[in-house]
Amino acid sequence: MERMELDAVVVGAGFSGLYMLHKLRSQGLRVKAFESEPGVGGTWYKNRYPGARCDSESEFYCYSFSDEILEEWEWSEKFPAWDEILRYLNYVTDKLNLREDIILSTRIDTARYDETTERWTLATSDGQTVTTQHIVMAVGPLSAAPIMPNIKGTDKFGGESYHTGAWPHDPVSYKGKRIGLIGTGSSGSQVLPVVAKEAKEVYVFQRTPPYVTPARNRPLDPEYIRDVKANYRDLWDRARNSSRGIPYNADPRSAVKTSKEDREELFESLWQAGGNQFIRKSFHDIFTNQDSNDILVDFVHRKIDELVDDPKVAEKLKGHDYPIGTKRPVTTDGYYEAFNRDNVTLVDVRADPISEITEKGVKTGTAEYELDMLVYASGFDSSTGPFTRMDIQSKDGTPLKEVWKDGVRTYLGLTVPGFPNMYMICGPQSPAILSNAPPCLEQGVEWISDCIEYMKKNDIAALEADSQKAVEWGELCNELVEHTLIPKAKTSWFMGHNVPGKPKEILGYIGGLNKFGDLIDDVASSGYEDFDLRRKSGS
Ligand code: N01
Repeated sequence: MERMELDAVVVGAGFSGLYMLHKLRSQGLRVKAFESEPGVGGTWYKNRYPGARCDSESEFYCYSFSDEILEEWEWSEKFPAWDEILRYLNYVTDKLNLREDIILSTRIDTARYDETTERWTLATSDGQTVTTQHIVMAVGPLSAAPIMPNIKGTDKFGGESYHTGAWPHDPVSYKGKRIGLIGTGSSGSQVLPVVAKEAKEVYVFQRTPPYVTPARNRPLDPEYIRDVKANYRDLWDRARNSSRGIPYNADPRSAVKTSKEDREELFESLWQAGGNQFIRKSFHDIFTNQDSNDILVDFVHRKIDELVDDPKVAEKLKGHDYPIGTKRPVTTDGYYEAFNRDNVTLVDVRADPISEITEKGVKTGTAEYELDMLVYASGFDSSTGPFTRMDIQSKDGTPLKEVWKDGVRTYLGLTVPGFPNMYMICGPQSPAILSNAPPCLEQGVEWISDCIEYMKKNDIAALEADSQKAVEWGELCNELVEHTLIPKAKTSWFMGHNVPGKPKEILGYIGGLNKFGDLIDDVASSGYEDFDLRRKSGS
């Protein structure tokens, strides 16, 4: 059995893992990244379903740490598609010469900590043993933990079936097929308009109607690209100093105190501009005031009436039981319009629940839909799932899954008490759930690399989060969300509602990326005084 001695291990070679590997290697550490898939890219390696694209504008969906990369890379569309993002991440991997330190097709299966040596011992899926001082979890908040819907018989279906989060690499044909789509979140809403163009029939099994805003994706013209490149530093300063990692500022007026004409003008201009700014640049109180939120919902409902020909179908497509923006916003092109096609049928499974999946298709209380293909766009065991699926044990041998059984506990979403020298990028209780990913992960990577550098310079063998500080951090995360309408959404992954038995709590820090940056900088400037720092023996 091979044995490898390292200073740091990075788990995952997606957006976070690649930058983390680059940073730690530049600091002179012996470091390797382990990636379970045969290629780099993380989320974008796996989520290659039809229509998959990002909903952050491309100029903000990239690394900002390298002027050379910003200058060299050119995005082709406003919202980049999965394959373009994957090309970008491969380009960065080669540009930074990262491939030689990435071990592909190899999962970290177990992680054990030895307090006498203050080192982790890891076992990999191919039988290697790795010892390391530091372990950085760059597993992402979603894609490592896709979940199937909680429906009887998913293993019985005789046709093709696919989960959007684990889409096959070989081409999938929809032509002439009868397709069932289960799930209408960000993934399902992107799948529908693409698949409907080729399929014989598409049955959309909708439980909770999403509020879908048009993305208005378009190719980027050379003038726009030139302008962005000329202003990159300013754009990125604004993105990093914004609350959501993208410089959209909410309108400072209150929706309820603004005249109907002015409200309509703002909503219409945001609807026409497209993308998530419809919600993010709207009135600041739509997240905190139900009446303000209702006004925005009413606008979306009127748009659905305009876009969908059949009034009965339009009615079923309207979200009624949760405030807009309290589930992850959905933005894509052609979603509502797809329901005007003769080959698309909306099945309201709230009114007529799915009883089981059979060999032939989907059975509801009143009908059976015969299908050739089932697409599960049923989401992920978010934030905690990618961690609890691994067998990681604390210094006293308690599995992380057990530690988080009644609720997640972290300090700053970056560390966990009892797990010294283990760090998380975009982990639970970090700002990841509401942020544009790249600035959020860059912030995490940079804090972790500074922390590891500090430990090296000061002969510190172990850094461990304080339990009381972690309790206070959890309380702060939960308190922040109580001032918003987010808890009113009862089927959201933001609060663990989508996984049976998962504690119902906010899975992120929603106080803003900018505020979070200040908080973690203060912790670093204090010499990490909130942590238990253990020196190397003899120093
Ligand atoms: O998953 P989801 P997703 N019967 O959890 C339904 C990111 N992302 O993959 O709402 C029937 O949002 C479930 O119904 P309900 C982004 O962060 C980003 O779409 O629970 N339906 C829901 O409709 C996003 O939020 C992008 O009632 C069942 C759907 O499955 C996150 O990934 C693109 C069911 C799950 O929706 C996850 O998005 C894609 C059942 N038994 C993803 N069980 C972009 O950047 C579940 N559902 C554009």
